[in-house]
Amino acid sequence: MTKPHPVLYSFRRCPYAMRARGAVLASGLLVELREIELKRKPNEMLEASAKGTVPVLVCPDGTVIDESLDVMHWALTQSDPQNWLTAGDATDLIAENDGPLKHHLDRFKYSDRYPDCRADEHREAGLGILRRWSALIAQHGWLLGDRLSLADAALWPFVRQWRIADPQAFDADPLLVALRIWLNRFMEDPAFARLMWRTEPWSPEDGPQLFPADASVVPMDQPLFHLALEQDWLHAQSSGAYTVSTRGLSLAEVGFIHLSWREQVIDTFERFYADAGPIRLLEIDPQLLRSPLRADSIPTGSVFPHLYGPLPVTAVVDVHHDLDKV
Ligand SMILES: N[C@@H](CCC(=O)N[C@@H](CS)C(=O)NCC(=O)O)C(=O)O
Repeated sequence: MTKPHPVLYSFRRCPYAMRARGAVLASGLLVELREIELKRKPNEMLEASAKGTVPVLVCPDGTVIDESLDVMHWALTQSDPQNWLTAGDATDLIAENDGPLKHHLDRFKYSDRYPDCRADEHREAGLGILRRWSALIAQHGWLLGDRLSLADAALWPFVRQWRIADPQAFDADPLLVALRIWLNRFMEDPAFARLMWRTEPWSPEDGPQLFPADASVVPMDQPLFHLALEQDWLHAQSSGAYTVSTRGLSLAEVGFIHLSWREQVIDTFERFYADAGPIRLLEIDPQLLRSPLRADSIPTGSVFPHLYGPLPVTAVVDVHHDLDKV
């Protein structure tokens, strides 16, 4: 029997739900996605969390997490392959986003709902915050330094919403150049299409819809394989863990370690390792892994298993020198 997945009630365009889905995607977890309509919230969701906001995560043990930041932490404390949580202290920026920026965005974007407010004042106040963030990004590339942090991952859906409300001014503002480049990095990342996958609203009669929709569970009864450069494997044996994603790229750069099933090994070797010098084929027992494993589709449509965390040397049950004998 397959393990039940945590259930995530979500609304595709909601920036809070988007950041929660973004963290699930990055952590390598799989959840059962239940898309909802804000005007017709399912009873099952309201029974889990009476406050009626998305996202709501219901774990198989009944634990309910109904704040987007807590869902992000839930995912990233299980696996944070790109080290978002340790890339700086995101607290103040997230508070500024969820507080003042969201306040101004709502009053500027939905000005008909706030007849007593001056939309232009809220627009200026929000732009003041965005320009400050742009100046931070201009210094090192990301909000908190030279790599993506929880702050970037939690804020970009709201900046996207701001742009949608006022695209001409956003795109023309000379003080938002760095913020525009930063936002485009999220929008052009292949993860964006996976995050924004369209799905019909859930109804209790439906079978489970997994998120990410193009991913699946990795069977635990088949060995997994990874081609490693000899020197990388030697290094892993002395450190205890192997952290190369694929030839020339680290786990932290890519976000997962590329693996193969037996029948995929030769093709992977021919495409990427044929001229690589001495290599080893690591045979891995999936039952000995603790980080999330997920089968993801690659752009060609093929599906490959991926490990979203370091590979402990103790999970490598055989090291082959000769590919033909596997
Ligand atoms: N603090 C909450 C806010 C979530 C939130 O407000 N979500 C909106 C959708 S973007 C919502 O569900 N609103 C309820 C409604 O419109 O009925 C979180 O971070 O999860």
